[in-house]
Amino acid sequence: SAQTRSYASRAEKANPILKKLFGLMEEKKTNLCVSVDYTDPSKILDIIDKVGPKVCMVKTHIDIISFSSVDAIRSFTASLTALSQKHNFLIFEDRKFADIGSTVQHQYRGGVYNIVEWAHITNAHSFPGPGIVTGLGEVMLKEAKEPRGLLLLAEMSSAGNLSTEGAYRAKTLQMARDHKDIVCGFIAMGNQIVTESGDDSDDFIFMTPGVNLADKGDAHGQQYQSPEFVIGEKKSDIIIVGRGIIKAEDPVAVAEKYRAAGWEAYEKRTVA
Ligand code: 5IU
Repeated sequence: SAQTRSYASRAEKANPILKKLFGLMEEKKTNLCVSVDYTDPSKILDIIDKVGPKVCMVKTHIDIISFSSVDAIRSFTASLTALSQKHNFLIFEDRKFADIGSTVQHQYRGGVYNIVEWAHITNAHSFPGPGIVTGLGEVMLKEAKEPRGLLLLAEMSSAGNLSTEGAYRAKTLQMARDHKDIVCGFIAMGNQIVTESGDDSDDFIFMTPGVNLADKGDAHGQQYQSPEFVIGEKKSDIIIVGRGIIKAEDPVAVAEKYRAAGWEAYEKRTVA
């Protein structure tokens, strides 16, 4: 199977957010993103401080966390930002925006979460059409104080998902190609979504959820693959691991296992 260029060489001509991400991945030797799906804010910050050195990114679902007040939200996002600086990782709010452009602008900057202020990366469904990209992009490019990136959901890991139907993937890809200043990559099972119709896959980052070394799935259709398959075979760039790490007895030791497996698969597939 084909080799791919190194993260470092892709960083050279990348936009600001990918440059930062590829750079810190090489520096820390990690393509692991941990998905910290706890509901207790102090438990989240505690585990992030411990696994921070092992990861390139921390993925949140801000709306599952039990906050006692709006001030508690502010203090959580401030602490999360401090941890991202201490351990040099990016914050990815897995918001999966899915409305018309005008509405997602409010959801992205407003409400109680003010996502654009603290999340380096967020994601959106392509279902509403290109207006969701330009809507989020306007907030990103005009209001954020630091570089931001948007991932489009090209494929999902859950059984029976509709992303394989008809032209969905091709149209999602077209939206990304038309807006490379906003869309920095994809949630997908690998890089095929781009390589099957062009040679610009280096311009995007590919992130894959549904990674677990011990389990095959869960009771609600989650489907798991190994780091070696996702990075080595499918040529994704980042593995996203939730319960495999956060439910482990020793999350730091297990995070190191995923980091090592993901990095080894990356080194094997990469041209010198
Ligand atoms: N997630 C998926 N599959 C997807 C997308 C997101 O699992 O297609 I898009 C999220 C859901 C959860 C995390 O927050 O990634 C995976 O967690 P586990 O590793 O615990 O299954």
